[in-house]
Amino acid sequence: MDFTSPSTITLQSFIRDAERRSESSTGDLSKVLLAIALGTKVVSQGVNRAGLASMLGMTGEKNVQGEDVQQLDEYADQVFNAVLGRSGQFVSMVSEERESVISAARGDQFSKYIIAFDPLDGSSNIDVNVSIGTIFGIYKRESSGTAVSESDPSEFFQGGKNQIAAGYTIYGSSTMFVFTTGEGVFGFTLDPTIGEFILTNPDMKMPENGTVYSCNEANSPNWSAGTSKYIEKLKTSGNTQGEKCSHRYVGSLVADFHRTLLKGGIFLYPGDSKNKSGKLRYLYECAPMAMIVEQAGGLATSGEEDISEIVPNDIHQRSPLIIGSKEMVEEFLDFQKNS
Ligand code: P6P
Repeated sequence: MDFTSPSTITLQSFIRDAERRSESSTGDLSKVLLAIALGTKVVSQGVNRAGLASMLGMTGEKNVQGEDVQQLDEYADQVFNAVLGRSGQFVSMVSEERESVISAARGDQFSKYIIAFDPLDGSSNIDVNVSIGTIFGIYKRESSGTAVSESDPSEFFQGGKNQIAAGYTIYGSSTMFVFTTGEGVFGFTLDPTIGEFILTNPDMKMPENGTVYSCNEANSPNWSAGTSKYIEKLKTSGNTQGEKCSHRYVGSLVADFHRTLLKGGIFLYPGDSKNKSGKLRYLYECAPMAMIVEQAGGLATSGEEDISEIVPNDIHQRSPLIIGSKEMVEEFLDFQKNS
């Protein structure tokens, strides 16, 4: 990495420059993003060394979702709770791994932000060395100026359109931190030799079309007619341009989403006859990805409404998610409407 080159921009300098350009900036959101980036670096180390430090495998516990807790899940949850708590910026937090709202550390009851995060998404892939990730969505608290009562979940029921920032980290062949604060999507790659995130993907845009569809085909017997006919159409006559499509499915939302963001395509985890609300969680999987994809020029829908328009009433609420290239999601919605 040539640090003498002006084109070498670190996450820290990028965030500080954005702060300087904004008259209203207090620097608090910068502290938040840098705290998340710190947590990401620590978790990245843990993920990369898990096999060496016997951190693979399960803890024997089940999380609030009833899923087996992997050791790395627990580790990542502890890391993000620590770095986010210490940032002093959050009045409360929601983690996929915790049943109820995590209240602020003492003295932070008047902080201005709340955050929902999935500390390590894609757990089933951890032990087989497949990409996994962290996902987060940040809101301004609505009850500003007053202390938040213990574990009050209502602050989290604003709807994804109220997010002021969202992002994810993918722990893959490299560790990438991708986020938006509502002014475009930016991707940074961790240079582990110096421990810095370097701007590698400025102003990321979702291709309007794509030739990859991503879904768990094992669920197809339970799909709606609209979903089944749409997938069948992709298989037989291709996308809206008649281009042949391929199926790719990692089973890790961050990995499947990141590929879709870079290459175009459509990811689907729809509701079906067995699970009307699908599997993915609204606050810390669907809503953050929806903010990113909308900022990048793509679309995100539940099949019935824009993801960002949904207002949850439970911190672990699930939602169907169909997300990706604008032309492909629009064609999916046509099939939904006409089936
Ligand atoms: P299935 C991982 O457990 C996860 O929450 C997402 O990362 C992923 O997209 C989905 O579940 C995979 O679910 O049912 O296909 O294994």
